[in-house]
Amino acid sequence: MPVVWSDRCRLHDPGGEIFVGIHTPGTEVVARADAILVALVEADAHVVDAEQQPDSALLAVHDAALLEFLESAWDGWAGAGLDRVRGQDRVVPYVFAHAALTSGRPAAVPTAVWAKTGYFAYDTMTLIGPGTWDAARAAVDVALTAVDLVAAGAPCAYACCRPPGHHVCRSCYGGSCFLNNSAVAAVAFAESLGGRVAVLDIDAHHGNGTQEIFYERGDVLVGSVHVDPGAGWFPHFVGFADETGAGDGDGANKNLPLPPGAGDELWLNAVNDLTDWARAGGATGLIVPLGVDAAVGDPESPLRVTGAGFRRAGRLLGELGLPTVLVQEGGYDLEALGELVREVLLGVEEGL
Ligand code: SP5
Ligand code: ZN
Repeated sequence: MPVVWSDRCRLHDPGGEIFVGIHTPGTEVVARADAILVALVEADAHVVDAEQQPDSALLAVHDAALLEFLESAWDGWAGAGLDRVRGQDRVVPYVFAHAALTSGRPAAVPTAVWAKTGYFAYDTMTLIGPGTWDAARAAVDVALTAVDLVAAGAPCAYACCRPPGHHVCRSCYGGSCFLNNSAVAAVAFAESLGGRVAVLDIDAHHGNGTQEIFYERGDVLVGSVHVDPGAGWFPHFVGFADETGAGDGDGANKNLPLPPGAGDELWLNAVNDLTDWARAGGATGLIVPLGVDAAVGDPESPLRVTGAGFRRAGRLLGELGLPTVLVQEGGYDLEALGELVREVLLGVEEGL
């Protein structure tokens, strides 16, 4: 299948992440993309350069204020001298717009540059540097180009993008993500197909941003298998089984949280439940937010899925027989990452 890529995805260098107040090396690094590309090129993948895509696609899933903040955040930070005078070379939050702080009334964006970040960011781990916006924007171009290829007749396509996206909501960002590549792709795909699209997220973490964006929409089914946030795992506040959608989206959201330590059997049963659910829901296209961090050995999750498990998951997804776009999300074991992605893609091709 075609592998879509943009060199601009290299421009985001978070330089680590702040976890429990401590600056740590971080795992969402440029080398992730290289690990994947090397493994796919070794397997004779056809790599396609992303085409520039219109900003209108972004506004279909994100609030304009979030986009304006992300685009100008680095210049604002450096313009206020926070890198030179305070010695902080990445944009970080300091106070947060907690809903309980304003008695339920909407908060306003703070005037102080150092306070603005906390209006839009929900964690301290997701650092913005000089190239972050260009890379995040390129990741969207990659995902939308993959949609274009499938809309033009390819049975499936893989968007090899970073930074990842599935933790970004309509108006707030976090979880190493800035723009929700999978959600932007889902809206474009639904428009081009003119029918219901299923988003089946197999990243080890709950796709909370995608869930929030589509929570009240019935035309995009959102399913996710992930480590149980109630067992102490990111995103902590969401991803529980009783979150099933609301309004027009009632019944169009499905969460399958798994206990830490779950391996191939439990995980593949859940993937199978998600594909059955998408089939029963009449999906006409499939978006797969493809994280491979559920792998045994991944530093960011306690799930224990094997390479063979990822191959089998790919086959289950392919057997839906739908036009399919896979969008890269997490996966942080640099040694295993490329091979795991390759297994999923081979599985999809076998299943289709
Ligand atoms: C896209 C994606 O997979 N985002 C996942 C972000 C989850 N990050 C949670 C980080 C929690 C603290 N990490 C400490 C790492 C110790 N090895
Ligand atoms: Zn993840």
